[in-house]
Amino acid sequence: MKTIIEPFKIKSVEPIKFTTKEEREKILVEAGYNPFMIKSEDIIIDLLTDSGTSAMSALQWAGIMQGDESYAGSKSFFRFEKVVKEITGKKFIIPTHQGRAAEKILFSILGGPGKYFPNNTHFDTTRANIEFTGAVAEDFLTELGKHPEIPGDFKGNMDVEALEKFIIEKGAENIPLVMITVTNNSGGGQPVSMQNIKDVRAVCDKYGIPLFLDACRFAENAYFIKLREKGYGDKSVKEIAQEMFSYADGATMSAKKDALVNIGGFLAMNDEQLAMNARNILIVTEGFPTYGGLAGRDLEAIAQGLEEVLDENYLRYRIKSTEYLGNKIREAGIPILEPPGGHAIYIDAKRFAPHIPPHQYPGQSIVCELYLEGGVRSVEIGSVMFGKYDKATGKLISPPMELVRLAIPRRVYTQSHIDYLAEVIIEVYKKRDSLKGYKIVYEAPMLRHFTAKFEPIEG
Ligand code: P61
Repeated sequence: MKTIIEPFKIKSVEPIKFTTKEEREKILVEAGYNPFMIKSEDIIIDLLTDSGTSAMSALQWAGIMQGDESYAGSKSFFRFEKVVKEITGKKFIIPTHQGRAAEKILFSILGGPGKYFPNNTHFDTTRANIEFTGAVAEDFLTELGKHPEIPGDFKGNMDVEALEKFIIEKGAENIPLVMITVTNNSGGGQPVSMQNIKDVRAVCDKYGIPLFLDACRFAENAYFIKLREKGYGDKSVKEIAQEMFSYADGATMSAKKDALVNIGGFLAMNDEQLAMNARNILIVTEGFPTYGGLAGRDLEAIAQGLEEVLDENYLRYRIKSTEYLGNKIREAGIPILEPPGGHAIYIDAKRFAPHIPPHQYPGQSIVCELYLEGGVRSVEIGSVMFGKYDKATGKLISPPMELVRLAIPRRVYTQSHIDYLAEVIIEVYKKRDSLKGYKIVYEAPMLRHFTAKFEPIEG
């Protein structure tokens, strides 16, 4: 087979500024050892996130010029609505400025003390929006998904038995909805199978609970189903995506991922009363229902992006190029979460730096070292992002995995960028025994990873 090439030509470029290791040492100290605090111009390869970092296509930029900026009834809204309806099959489509705005609206209607929201794995903004209302967010990841070293086709699946047990225990009346996140971001960008979505749907039907998808990476999930699940090889990715949505009553979406745009999101649902309530909040917090916190041009770009993301040449390149990075560093002996995810490679920090205990943040240590070595920005997904303190003892409760995420922006980097990246990671791996643990010297009460400051533990 021939090399899978980037399925695009580059028309507009953005220069990368190069820094020296000495410069980066200083920058890292000034940032409190937190890459979120580094200026993007001081980064060589930025893998902090695949969210809002996509390169838009010529047609999306053309759409930007065609945006109808009318306050109400914008033509761009109707194009956006048509495309989202076609993919999701939902009756009511509500634009929001990004994913968490959709979550905020949904959970402020359905949440509150005494309510429970199960998910395969809640992303941090979803969890934060649920907990902010006083409700409880619970994860029900399948057992296989908790073992980074064991490969599997659908490690994002939900543990359906555990879900049903939980529903019986807490009472269906206290569970306003069940969510499935596709692909499972916090669990390694791993896909959820169609069978699992159907099985969760059956449990929801049994207890009369609606099912919502957190659909940020629905196209990548659909492509994995095409590749890996029996009976889907001959279906188009669009048909598969439509089937995924057909089992759900609604969805939240951050268009910053699989809609290939820099800003945007939406809520989709079939329940008219819920949609009315959501629109009422939307008007207070986001804007009029035909723009919802976005400009008309953003709606055009989302509509175009949603059409492009379902192109199978694009998806083949996308999934294969992430896998390419995974294969390259695995061959050098670097422990990664297996198999490679759709949007990111996750380094298994527990096995990479086993001498650093979770409460000294092994992932953060690797993140800092990758920056020093090659100007690479990555993000810790472990005890920094998800660690909680025990109320009684004040001790850190760590999540099951300590990961470093290398999220690949869509259509931004070429194969030689990825080759450079692999060289940097391998260089850091060679000196892994010298990596130091870190302590937190400042943290905010919520979503602390954004602004926390760290110091290395000497000695
Ligand atoms: C990311 F460090 N993800 O992965 P919004 N659901 C899911 C997401 O992945 C997601 C959202 C909802 C980001 C951006 C990000 O602490 C962080 O449009 C599965 O970002 O509001 C976002 O969508 C929320 C990174 C968000 C973070 C929060 O990089």
